Amino acid sequence: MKIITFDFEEHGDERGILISLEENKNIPFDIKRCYYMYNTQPGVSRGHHAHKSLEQVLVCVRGECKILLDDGKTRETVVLDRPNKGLYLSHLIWREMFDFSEDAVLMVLASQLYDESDYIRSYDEFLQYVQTKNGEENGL
Ligand code: T46
Repeated sequence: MKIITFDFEEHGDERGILISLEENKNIPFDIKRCYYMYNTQPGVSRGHHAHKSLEQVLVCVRGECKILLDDGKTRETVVLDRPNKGLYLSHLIWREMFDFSEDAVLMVLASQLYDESDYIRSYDEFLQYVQTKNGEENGL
């Protein structure tokens, strides 16, 4: 699986640091939505789903957390531990977010508005969906 991360440019001076995120510049899609999660309780694991078409970039703007990515064949875990690091999540990637530090704020930029019908919330269904899509792409 190809993991895509970004090191966002930091505009720093004696006052501190500023990072700017812009659609189709350092974020590879039109930004339709932004949401963030914080006050995540110890031991909590979030996500546990994939998306049929949504693309997202995750940035842990404070604290740290881990993201497990699964494309139906391999699994990789990425640590988000600095506010200038972004993780790109394409569609058809099963994701789980866990090991949130107490102060973690995980911000997500998304390519589409919230749409429950875009979610695949069963892992078995996800595996089936990926197989069917791969089959279609290979003309099967
Ligand atoms: C994803 C990972 C990284 C809304 O009303 N609007 C929204 O834009 C979102 C994202 C959620 N909600 C509601 C739906 C649920 O009642 O907020 C509640 C919690 O959402 P959910 O359980 O889906 O949250 P996570 O952390 O499991 O997953 C979220 C995103 O939903 C998902 O797209 O990829 O973060």
